[in-house]
This record gives sequence, structure tokens and C-alpha cells, in this order.
Amino acid sequence: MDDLFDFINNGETWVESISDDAVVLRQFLSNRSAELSATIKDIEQQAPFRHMKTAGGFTMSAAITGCGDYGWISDRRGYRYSKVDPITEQPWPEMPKLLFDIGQQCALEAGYKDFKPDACLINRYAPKSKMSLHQDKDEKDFTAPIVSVSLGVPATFLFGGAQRSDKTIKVPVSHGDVVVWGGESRLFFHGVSPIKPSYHPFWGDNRINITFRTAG
Ligand SMILES: O=C(O)CCC(=O)C(=O)O
Ligand SMILES: [Mn+2]
Repeated sequence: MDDLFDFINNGETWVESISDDAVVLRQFLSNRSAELSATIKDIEQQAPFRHMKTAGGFTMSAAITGCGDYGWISDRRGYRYSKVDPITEQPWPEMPKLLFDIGQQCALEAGYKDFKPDACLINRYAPKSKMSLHQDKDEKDFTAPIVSVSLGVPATFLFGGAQRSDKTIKVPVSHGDVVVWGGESRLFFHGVSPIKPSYHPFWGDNRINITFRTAG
């Protein structure tokens, strides 16, 4: 199935600018499904996907797990990074070299040298799941970019400005696209519109997002 998709995609990649210091690396990871899926399966066996609660008492519609030195967590006490997975009470799985290298390579393609992600968040969106507009601001160092990989069914990524009220643009992201933002846009608001029911030959009706950050 993956071969078919690769054939259609023809191995072409290109870079699109979406805002100040923010780009989409189009189709950069479109032929990496098999190895990424195996890697995610391995991680979820150690740290299962879960629906976290927000401080306001809502349950997030995306299921989340992670790997690396730090995992992002949310509960009634709010958002933060933790070295321990609250479900297993163990450290998060180590970040596999494959993921570290992908994060670093994508950052480099976007012009960020020496990116050393120590947190890798994995979001799984079933149809209708979404992510509300937010800033990634729980990391200690905002000089490092955010690298955000899309796999599976397409989505609309919303990218705004420094204020929640700033206008957002709708960026279609499909399987294999990577959004990288840093510099001027590092703290810009962003989110994901509800996922439209759709089918991807490898990932079925899911969308997977892998986000690399320097958290600690
Ligand atoms: O799923 C996405 O494309 C964005 C995810 C995101 O913004 C986050 O996990 O903080
Ligand atoms: Mn985010």
C-alpha cells in the first residue's frame, strides 16, 4: 500500500513559507510510514496513548503519548513537562535515533542548525478530533524551533500570530508534510481543525502528528 502512495507522490518535495520563520517541508516524510509506524508501536507499548484532561476539566480529543527525556502532560493542575509518565510511573521511552534524526534533519532543512530535541510528543487524531488554538510555551528555551510531522489523513493546520485574537491562516497538511516554526513565530498560536473522515492507505482513518521540541 505504501508503495502505491510513494508512486503517486513521485518522491518530490518542496518548501513553502507560511509566516515569519515558519515553513512547511512538503512531502519530506511521505515514504517513511513503515519505519515510523513500527517505531510508534514500540513506543506505545511502553507508554500507551491516552486522552489527557485539561485544567478546565475537558478531555482532549487527540490521544497522546511521547518519548524522550521529557513528556508533555496535562491534568487538572495544568500543562507541563514531566520526566515520568504519570500512567506507568516510569521514565518516558527513550527517543529512538530514527526520531531524533528526523527531528534534527527537518529543523536543518528549515534553517535551524544543531536542533537537539529532548521531547517528542505523538498525537493521534481519530475522525472529528481537533486541537484548539494554543501556544507551545511550556519549554524552557524558545530559541529552539518546533518540528511538527503529519502522517496519515489530511488536516487543516491553523497558524496565527502572537496574540490569540490574531488572524489565523488555514494550512492544509497532508501525509509526509512537516511544519517547522521558530524565531519570530516560535510562540505563535496554532491548532488543528476537526479531522474530516477520510482514508489513508497505510494509516487508515487516523492522523498522526509527531512534534519535536527542546523542553528542558
Ligand atoms: O497536530 C498538529 O499538527 C499540531 C499539534 C500541536 O500543536 C501540539 O501537539 O502542540
Ligand atoms: Mn502545539
